[in-house]
Amino acid sequence: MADSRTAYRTCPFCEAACGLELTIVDERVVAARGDRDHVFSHGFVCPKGATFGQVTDDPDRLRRPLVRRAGTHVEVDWDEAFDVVADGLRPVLETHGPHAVAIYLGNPNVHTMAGGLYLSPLVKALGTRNVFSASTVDQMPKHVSCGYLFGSPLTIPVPDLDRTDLLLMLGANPWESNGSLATAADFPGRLKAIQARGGRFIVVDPRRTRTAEHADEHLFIRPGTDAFLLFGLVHTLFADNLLNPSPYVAGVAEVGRLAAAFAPEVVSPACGVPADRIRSLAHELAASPRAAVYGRIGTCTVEFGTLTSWLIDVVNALTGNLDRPGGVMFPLAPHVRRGTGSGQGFRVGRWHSRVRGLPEVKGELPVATLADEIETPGDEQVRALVTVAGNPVLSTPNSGRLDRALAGLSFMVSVDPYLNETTRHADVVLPPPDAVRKGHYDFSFLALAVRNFAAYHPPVLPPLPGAMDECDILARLTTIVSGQEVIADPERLLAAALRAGPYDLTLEQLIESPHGVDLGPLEPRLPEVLRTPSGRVELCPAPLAADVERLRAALTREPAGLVLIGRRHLRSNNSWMHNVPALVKGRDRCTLQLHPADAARLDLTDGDDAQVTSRVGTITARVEVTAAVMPGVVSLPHGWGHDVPGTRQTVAAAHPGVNSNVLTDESVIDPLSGNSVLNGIPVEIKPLVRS
Ligand SMILES: Nc1nc2c(c(=O)[nH]1)N[C@H]1C(S)=C(S)[C@@H](COP(=O)(O)OP(=O)(O)OC[C@H]3O[C@@H](n4cnc5c(=O)[nH]c(N)nc54)[C@H](O)[C@@H]3O)O[C@H]1N2
Ligand SMILES: Nc1nc2c(c(=O)[nH]1)N[C@H]1C(S)=C(S)[C@@H](COP(=O)(O)OP(=O)(O)OC[C@H]3O[C@@H](n4cnc5c(=O)[nH]c(N)nc54)[C@H](O)[C@@H]3O)O[C@H]1N2
Ligand code: SF4
Ligand SMILES: [Mo]
Repeated sequence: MADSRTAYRTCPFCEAACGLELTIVDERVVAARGDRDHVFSHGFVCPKGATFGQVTDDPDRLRRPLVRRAGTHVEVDWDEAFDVVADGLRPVLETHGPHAVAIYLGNPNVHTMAGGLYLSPLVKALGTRNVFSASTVDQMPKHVSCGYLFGSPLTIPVPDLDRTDLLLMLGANPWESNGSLATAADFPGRLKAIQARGGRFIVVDPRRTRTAEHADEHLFIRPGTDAFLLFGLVHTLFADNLLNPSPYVAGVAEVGRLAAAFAPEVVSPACGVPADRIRSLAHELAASPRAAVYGRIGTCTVEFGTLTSWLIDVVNALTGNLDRPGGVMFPLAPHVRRGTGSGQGFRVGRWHSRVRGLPEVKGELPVATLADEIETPGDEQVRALVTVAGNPVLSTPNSGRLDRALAGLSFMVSVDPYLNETTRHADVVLPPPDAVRKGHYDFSFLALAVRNFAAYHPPVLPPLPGAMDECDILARLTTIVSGQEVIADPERLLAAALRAGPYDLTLEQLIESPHGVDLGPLEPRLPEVLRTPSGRVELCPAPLAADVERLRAALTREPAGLVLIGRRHLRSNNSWMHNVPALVKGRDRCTLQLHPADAARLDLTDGDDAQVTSRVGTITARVEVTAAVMPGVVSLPHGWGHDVPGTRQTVAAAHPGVNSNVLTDESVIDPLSGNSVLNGIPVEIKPLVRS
């Protein structure tokens, strides 16, 4: 009998932060299941977490650095790889200055300690204005609206799922995604518990999702129009005297003046939700002692993303549900210091992008303009790129253009475990170890959890021979760029952060608590949590108020014909887990969903191939006719399109799908946040005529 042992660690794949119980045989993970004793996830696991061992053992995972020689990537040792990086980056920096090197940071950085601790020193050492990340294809509008409301872009309230009686959920599908900007292991179970205690949840979505199927009510909405619905609610709260804001909230009357133009009868034709239902919903939210409004991707990756994100919290604040149990509340993470109740506030635009003049937000520029910066000649043209844990060739708008732009760079280095659609363009690929060989602490998600808790796990297995920890990789890159030696010691930094934090917790205690430490339900934090100069919640910040006119003008706009929205599936994780056989087996999921009425009009039937064309690109997709999408709306998942040459993901290449971001348009962004518009893309569809 081989030596078998059990080890525990947090799942690093999505924001739910579930505890995993791993079975280790011969230094390999042979099984992963939910940790029943975990203080937060209580044994919950999804199909992705259950494949933890397959992900770590994937034979296509890179275990040594790659350098491109004569067009092919060959394995080299670390010193040689870093020499090539130094020879590639330094001449660009010396000749063209810091802005000629751009950096793109992808989603898994929020799931690694390296990302939490060693990216900001690297970005600082680069000194470039050209910092890009997955945030501007995701949640930047929420950072901006919260930045203005509460004074810090990281002060984001989460729905108090375990105590609410009425949850209004817009543009979120936690039955597939397991939640986002609200860390809640077993999100679906927590939603069912609302119903079991006599409460309700309502879903607003252009598609009848699995979450919508479980909901007490599903309201279809035209993509991109949630701000109208929300303003209709706000209008009603004022018109019908339903206001109950806390004394910490300033600017209520100003919001009322802005809402005057958005009566339910006025917004209803634009968003498709009946005026009577908008009005009654406002009354229900106001009457419930514990109600919360929560929005996610479908409210951020749209034209009015920041206004929509803002209006969600406006409704919460006006109904008295901001910072009260069962409403939306501010988590208190173990590594975060308590505030003083006021601060310098939030601002954007400390610099602007060279080509389109777009403002900096939270230290970065919109990824929608990365290709502009690479392609447009000039003094500070981007000539070199660093990517860390990102696959922008599949995940960002007009990715066909970005793919071509990356091919024209003079140097590119990627920190990534795979040779994929993006990293195939890199001159050097530096692979981090798999998750079982990394320590884990959730700097991002403990600050978004619907119940306060703490967990830290040291590496479960020792490093493989010849491997380099991801913290050390980033530190070494920083050393190359800055010329000053940086040594990584993540545990020391974490221990210091815990000591300075609000709980009496030590790193040793967390190491001795593999199932996590429960720190209790969320507690009210106003005004301590605020960083606004006034020390109040600024409900009507000037930059947001100024954008309302753009929204008002859109009220009377002719609706586009067919519009495209995205879709997530429980067994996908953005673009990078399609190389796990258990997660891609079965029916092709990368289908174009189309309503029966539209299908009939376009002469398409189930299983046909259709040609889909937007302003920027054309793809061919397999049609799936379904009344789950509303008429006029088509849906295609993102993260597919693995059939490009030069990659090493054998399983993914055999299940390629198509890249939906060939269709999304980099020229359209939410102006306040720079976030890409990935939902509500006008498209034309016709049957594919094979020649
Ligand atoms: N049309 C459309 N596009 C979208 C979205 C959408 O809804 N619709 N969603 C957007 C959202 S929310 C996001 S977050 C982005 C994601 O955008 P990206 O972050 O650019 O893309 P991912 O697919 O998450 O790619 C992650 C990369 O990290 C690598 N990786 C995995 N684990 C590690 C690790 O531990 N260390 C390192 N260094 N690398 C690792 C993977 O191999 C992969 O290359 O996509 C966005 N794109
Ligand atoms: N299985 C799985 N889990 C994941 C991920 C994954 O790729 N796969 N990705 C992770 C990441 S990085 C993130 S950011 C989260 C995202 O978490 P969620 O936001 O919950 O993810 P989605 O499933 O994309 O849900 C967005 C919903 O918005 C709807 N929608 C589109 N446009 C609109 C609109 O204009 N208005 C409204 N009201 N709804 C609209 C879509 O139909 C969809 O149902 O998921 C995370 N978890
Ligand atoms: S829900 Fe997310 S954190 Fe939990 S097991 Fe699945 S992928 Fe991992
Ligand atoms: Mo995301």
